[in-house]
Amino acid sequence: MAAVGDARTRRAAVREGAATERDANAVTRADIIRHGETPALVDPARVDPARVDSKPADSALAASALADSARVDAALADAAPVDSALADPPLADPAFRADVLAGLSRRPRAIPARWFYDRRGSELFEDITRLPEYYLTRTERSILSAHAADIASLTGSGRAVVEFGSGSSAKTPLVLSAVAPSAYVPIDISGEFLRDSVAELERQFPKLPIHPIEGDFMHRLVLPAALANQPRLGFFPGSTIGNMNAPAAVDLLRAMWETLGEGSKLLIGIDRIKPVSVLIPAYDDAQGVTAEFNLNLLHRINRELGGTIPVSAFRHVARWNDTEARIEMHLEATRDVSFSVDGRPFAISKGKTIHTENSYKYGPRDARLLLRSAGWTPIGEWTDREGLFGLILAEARAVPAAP
Ligand code: AVJ
Repeated sequence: MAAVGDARTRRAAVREGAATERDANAVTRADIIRHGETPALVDPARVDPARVDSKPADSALAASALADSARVDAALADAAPVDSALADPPLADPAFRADVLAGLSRRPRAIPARWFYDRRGSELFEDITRLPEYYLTRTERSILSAHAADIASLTGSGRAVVEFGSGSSAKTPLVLSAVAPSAYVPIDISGEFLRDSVAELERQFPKLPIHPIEGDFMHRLVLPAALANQPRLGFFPGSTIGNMNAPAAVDLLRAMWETLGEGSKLLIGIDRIKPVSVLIPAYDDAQGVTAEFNLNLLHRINRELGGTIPVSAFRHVARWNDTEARIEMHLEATRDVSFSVDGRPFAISKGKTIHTENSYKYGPRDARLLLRSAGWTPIGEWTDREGLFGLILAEARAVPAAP
């Protein structure tokens, strides 16, 4: 998963973008379509951000976040060059501020997981994917490579592959080499990640047309006109769907159905329910990388929102909630603390937590029901020897009336 809306990352990207235009080697042949440039590109009403788990109900602000950052980017691009990084404090994303202030004010305290992914958070997540305890990434990759031929025979060749939240696109080459696609459309909220991964994929697949879209896949998108008559294959790996509660997951899968259209297929990775003895270490590793990932959110608040949070007074907690079938991550106060964020005072007593992430797990039947609930009919399913992780291929069918 890629960085989401980090102001400094965006600003760096603006500066790098200016440099890149002068460097012919660094220019990709694909132009990135930016969400917001095409008026018809997005229907923000389609998915209600308030229904994403732990999301405070301040959805109007959240919905305007991308528009705001686009304006910020435009303003920065127009501004005189700024050379001194020291004279250049991080620019706070208004949606981040709103989510943090609302999240610390409500009970239980909760801040949406999307704010983990500033530059440091994205790096830490990459480190997590390489941890011995974090089986998800490695298992999904091994399922993909072991069953590539089988997957390809069910998807059929010549489809446009649309990847939702492409991020660093680490698993993409496996799919692209298997299904002989007609085009590739990576969608990601971070233009910086898109540029890097598109440049790399262009080297590996020189003949493949690539149409990157910088935007939020939580909303319905209009695909590039070049794809008009091509059959589509959606790709949504990594169990990213696990961050959403059931209503939000169904909304998202429906938005994908609408984006891709009837007759399309979707290859989706969904992590499975398994013994707590395997789940907990995956989210509380021996090296403490996941703890650092979680605690980085507090550092980010201090850096970008003028926070005074004593980070060392918090500890990382990972719990299995069996009723909800989810891993929860929290930050627990180890003593009574008080601090301010953006000039507003907060206090948290010892033992209380800030809920920072949910990672839902699905049994094989649960996962298929989730897909069917959004109009996706499962037509193929693959797993590893231990049944840790599920990769499901589903088809967008018009849902028939009940018999
Ligand atoms: C990116 C949402 C799939 O839930 O496993 C990893 C995020 N958080 N370790 C997951 C995460 C802590 C990850 N997803």
